[in-house]
This record gives sequence, C-alpha cells and structure tokens, in this order.
Amino acid sequence: MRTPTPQDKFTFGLWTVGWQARDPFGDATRPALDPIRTVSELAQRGAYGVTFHDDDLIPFGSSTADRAAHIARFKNALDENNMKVPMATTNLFSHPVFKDGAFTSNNRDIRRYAIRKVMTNIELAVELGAHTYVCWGGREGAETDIGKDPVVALERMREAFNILGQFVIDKGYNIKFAMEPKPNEPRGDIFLPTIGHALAFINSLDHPELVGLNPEVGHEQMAGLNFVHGIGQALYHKKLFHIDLNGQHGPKYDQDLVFGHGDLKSAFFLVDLLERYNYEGPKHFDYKPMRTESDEGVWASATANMRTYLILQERAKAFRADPRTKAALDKSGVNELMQPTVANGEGWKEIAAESFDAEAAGKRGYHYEELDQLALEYLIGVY
Ligand SMILES: [Mn+2]
Repeated sequence: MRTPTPQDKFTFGLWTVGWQARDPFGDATRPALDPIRTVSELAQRGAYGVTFHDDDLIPFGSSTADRAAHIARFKNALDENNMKVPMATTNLFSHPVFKDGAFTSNNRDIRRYAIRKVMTNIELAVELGAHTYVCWGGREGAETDIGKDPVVALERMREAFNILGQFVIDKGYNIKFAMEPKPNEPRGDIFLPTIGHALAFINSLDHPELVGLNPEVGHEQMAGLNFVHGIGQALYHKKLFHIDLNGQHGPKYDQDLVFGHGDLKSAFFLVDLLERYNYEGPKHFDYKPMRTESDEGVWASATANMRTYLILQERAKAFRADPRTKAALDKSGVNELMQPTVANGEGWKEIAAESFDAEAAGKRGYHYEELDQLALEYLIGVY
C-alpha cells in the first residue's frame, strides 16, 4: 500500500477532525483544535488541502481586526505546509438566527443576512484560491408542513442562488457553487433532499452552469438511495463539482463514519466509478472521528480515510485489469449496454418493423452472481 501524497488530492474540512464530539445527548469529549495544527497534522499525513466554514476559522461575531488576524495566521500555516484550500462553505445553521433556515427563513431580513454572510466568505474563499463554494442548507426545511410553503420556499432558494451567481459574475470570480443535498437532520425534512431533487432545481436558475453538486455518501444512504447511481447521474449531467466521502450504515441518523466504514461494497464501486470516469476534483472527507476517540484516534481516523480510498483504488484497478473480470463482464453482457439502441440513420419505423423472439431472449441468464462474487473477492483481498 502506497502512502497518500498531495497528488491524490485528499482534503478535509476543518470541522471534521476538529469536531469536539458534542452530540444531542452529550458534551464535548475532546478539546478544540487549532486550525493551524490541523493544517500541519494533515499535511504530514499526505493531504492536499483543507476546507472550512467561515465560522470554523473566524468565530461568529469576531471584530474586523480579529478576523484579519485569524486569516493571516491561517494563510501562514497554509504556506508553511504547502496546503491548498480548494473549497469553502458557509455556516448557515449553528447560530440561533438560522433556526428557521437561512435562504428560506420565513423572516426576510434573515434571508438577506444569510446571503450577505455567504458573499463575505466567498471573498475570503477566492482570496485563498478556492474554486468551489459548497452550499449545504442544513436548516432549510421544516418539522411541520404548515410551517413553510414548500413551493414558495423553492422560489426564495432560487432567488438566493441567482443573487449569488450574479455576485460572482459581477466580481469576475472563478468560483462555482456545489449544492449538498441531505434528506433530514438537523431539520425534520430538508428542502432539495437528494441529488435528483437538486439537479432539477439547478435547471431553474438564471445561471445553471455556475451551480453543480457536492453529494455526500451518507446523505444519500440516509434516504435509502444508491450513492453510486446518484454519482452516476451527477456525472451524466456534468454536475459532479465536488464530493463528500464518508461512511453510513443505511437509513438512520447521519453517522459521518470514516470512508468505507459503512457500506464497504458501495464504497468499492464508488471508487471504481470515480476512477473510470476520471473525476479530477478533490476527494474531500466530510466525516466525524468517533466520539469515543482522543487526539490519537482523531489522526488515526484521518489516515484511515485516505488509506481506504487508496486501497479501494488499487483493488478496483486490479479487478478491472483481471482477464477473469473481462470474461465475466462479457458473459453478463455488461458492455452490450454501450451499443446505442437506435443505430445511426434509424428511427421509430425500423424499430416498429422488427420481429423478435421474446421467449428465447427471456431464457438468457445474466451471470451477475458470478460477477458480483468476483468483485467481492477482490474487495476483501482474495484473488
Ligand atoms: Mn454527513
């Protein structure tokens, strides 16, 4: 197993290793982490960069002078460790002002304040060299359907993204937005809950080319959905601007486990897909070290994310290169799907005129059991 290098483009949110493990039932189990230390610890382990919410770096309500000091220290640490900031995002969920949402709060002044908070942090993101701006609307939702009109809420969401799009165009910033869908938590139900919902919404914007997706493994799996298929659709629409890798055991609370520490088989096929389609963006880990861990466990978990990705990358590559895989794929007819259903120059008339023996074709076996077991054996290292 090779060790991670910056060429692998592994990135971590400051809030991930920095999570103090406060949960709805318990207090913090770890002290706060200085972002400066995070930058250096992650660099030593081969990461490419870090990402942040405005409030991770600059405590909410800081004075202008304090803000400048926090930024200067951070920049210095990035330079010293040759670490990049390819993405940044806004905290529109922690402060009580956002308890009823930000872009979709029923209060207009809060909606305007939220847009302003995003614009302020986009300025910083650009200054630090980021090209992706993630928008996770954790509080954009409701616990009761009488509390918020879901049609009107989408109209307000659309206004916010249109204004932000115009902001980056007018400023000449080379930055794109990546929406992060999530079905629930912290709100009972969150608007734009899945990849598919978000893709449809993006098409309603004034500048859809500026907005794509930042899908998160656990978020789709919380909704019982197939993450590999979700990423397939994001790739198909050229909207995979960024990705949040982590682990989740099916529909339950958002676990944010280490990548691969949930549905490992799905993680294997995810890496296979990302590698085959040459996803070139950062491989961003958005996870939480378990609440049981002390400082040592935090850094062990950071390394675990990167190791898991590299191991799966190696296994997936070997699996694809094995002549037995090629033979099994042929037997299953997987590559037959590459052939267009309608040939060049054909139309509905040629299809209508054709005859076909459905009984004979219905007898065919697809041999997926054999193929699936072969993939599983590669995944667990028996081959
Ligand atoms: Mn999550």
